Amino acid sequence: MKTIRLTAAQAAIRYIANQLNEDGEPFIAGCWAIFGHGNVAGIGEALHSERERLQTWRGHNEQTMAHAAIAYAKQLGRRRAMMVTSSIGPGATNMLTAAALAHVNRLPVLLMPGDVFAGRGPDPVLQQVEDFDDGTVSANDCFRPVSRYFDRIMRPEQLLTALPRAFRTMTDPADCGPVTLAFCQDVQAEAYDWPEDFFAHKTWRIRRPQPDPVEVRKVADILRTARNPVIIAGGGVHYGQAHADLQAFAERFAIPVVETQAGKSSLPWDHRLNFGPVGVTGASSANAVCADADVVLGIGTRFQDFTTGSWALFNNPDRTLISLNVQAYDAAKHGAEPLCADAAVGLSALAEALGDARFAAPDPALKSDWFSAADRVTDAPESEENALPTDMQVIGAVQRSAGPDTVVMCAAGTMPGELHKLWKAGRPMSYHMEYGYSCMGYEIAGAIGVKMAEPDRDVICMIGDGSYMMANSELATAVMMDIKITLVLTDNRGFGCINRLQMSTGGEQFNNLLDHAQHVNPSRIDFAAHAASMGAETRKVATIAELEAALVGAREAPGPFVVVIDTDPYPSTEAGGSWWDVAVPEVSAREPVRKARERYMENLKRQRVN
Ligand SMILES: Cc1ncc(C[n+]2csc(CCOP(=O)(O)OP(=O)(O)O)c2C)c(N)n1
Ligand SMILES: [Mg+2]
Repeated sequence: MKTIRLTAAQAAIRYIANQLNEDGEPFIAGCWAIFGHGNVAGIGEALHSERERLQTWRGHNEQTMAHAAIAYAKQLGRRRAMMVTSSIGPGATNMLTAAALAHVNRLPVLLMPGDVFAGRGPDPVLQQVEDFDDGTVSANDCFRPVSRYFDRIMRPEQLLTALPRAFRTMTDPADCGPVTLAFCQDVQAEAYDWPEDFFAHKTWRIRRPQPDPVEVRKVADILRTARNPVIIAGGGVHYGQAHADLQAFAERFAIPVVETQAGKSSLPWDHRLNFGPVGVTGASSANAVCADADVVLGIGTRFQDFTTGSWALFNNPDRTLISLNVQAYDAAKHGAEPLCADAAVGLSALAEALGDARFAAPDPALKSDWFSAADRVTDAPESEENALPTDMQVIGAVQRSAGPDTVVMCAAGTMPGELHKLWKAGRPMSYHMEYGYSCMGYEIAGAIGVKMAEPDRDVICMIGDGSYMMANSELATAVMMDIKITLVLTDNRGFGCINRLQMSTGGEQFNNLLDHAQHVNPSRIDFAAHAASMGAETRKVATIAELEAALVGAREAPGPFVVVIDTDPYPSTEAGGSWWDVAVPEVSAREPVRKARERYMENLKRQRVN
């Protein structure tokens, strides 16, 4: 057997660079890296030696670098991914939040933190946490519950099995998620004689699992008896690239479709069978259809609480839940009748079994009523003299200036709920929402990842002042790497959405808006100046009309562009929506809390978990 002598780190990077997707592209598009003693000499030297084939990018924070990587994979429907390497200790644990984000959203990312010395000679090394009773524990063990596959590389030859396992996990449609290979510092630098064919190009095809014929028959029998079925389109429609299949299925059987946050843009917003966003941040049209539905067919959805109205939305006493999902865990959730398969393949099998069944699509007036309510809140205000703009009017302005190539993206705050309700998404994945972990600080780095995935698209990142303050430093990376993104920063001087949630659960306004937080000096942050200091082009605008004008300018700007607008923290779209289970205190000295508790107990009665 021919062998090549390389360090473990050199072998890992060479192997990674040779793994391809079905389209012949490297599955790992590049590596985000912040070096420290735990990875600079080993992984760092290896990345340098392979830099022609696997690019390395330097960010400012491990968490946000990983957000960029994850957003990239999401935008490309998991067909490609990125890796992120950190030193040991704080650099590694900075990536934990991102690992959890990828885990919740079932997105591939290869995390490669350095780890303590396998040989333990210099222990305790800088940043080693030291467990008194367990010699095998390091800070990286925190990754175990938030990695789909975790391994610690303590001998070079472990990579011969660990690396294929890593790619298997990232390219498996059901098990897909973050992989963490914690790489002991001394092992990275250790040489080994590797079989030459370990470095041959290898293609990883994302399989499309076929359904079990018995499950197809059972589910078809249920669906055939339905009077008013509904389809919930989740993120799995995007990841399974099942858009055309979904549309054909819905049209053939005349079944209305509603969309989750991850599933939005599965069908164009104006398709006659797209009844809009579902759930807590849903449209009245979608939620009315769901409340009535006797058969709910989820496709590629995790049925998270925002989708199901905390399981109080599907109110038909006779309703049956069907879950078409590539992951058996999701297919059998909450008493669902499982149809475990790839979305596209499952739909075509189900269509065949259903034969010439046909249902009655709901009244289209539900949609026109919803859009007239939605348009009222997004239309430009008639006068802009005495009132702060609302976030809904900001969405209207962005929508009016958006073109067919626009991707709007966001993760946390007021905007995800409002965008879910109000954004009119045309093309699949023109709407990129991280709402599995809804992680503040995903936005700017995520926008970078989206733009790297689709360089020809206009990427608009909607970001609140809170999220901006939590993580903004990758804006400098966007400038440095010439990644043209547009930020629309809504400054309502605090955590507007949580302030409203606090009020609706009977709480006094407290510790959310900056004015209600402990302070000596009122906060007055100049966001435009801050963004400009990192090299972005910026505009501070006062009105919706100015915002629209600035967004036209943004398109012509050569690099990252930030528009800042002050908005009113109090209004949100009242139309649509459904109850969300947020537990209210059972006892309280405050009357509004006691009242909120009463309302809460009433709503709880509608919750049906199975
Ligand atoms: C990392 C993280 N911490 C806390 C939260 C809880 N949270 C959700 S939205 C939000 C406030 C967001 O404020 P901002 O970005 O200004 O948006 P706004 O609601 O004001 O529009 C908070 C604290 C979260 N989602 N993520
Ligand atoms: Mg805010």
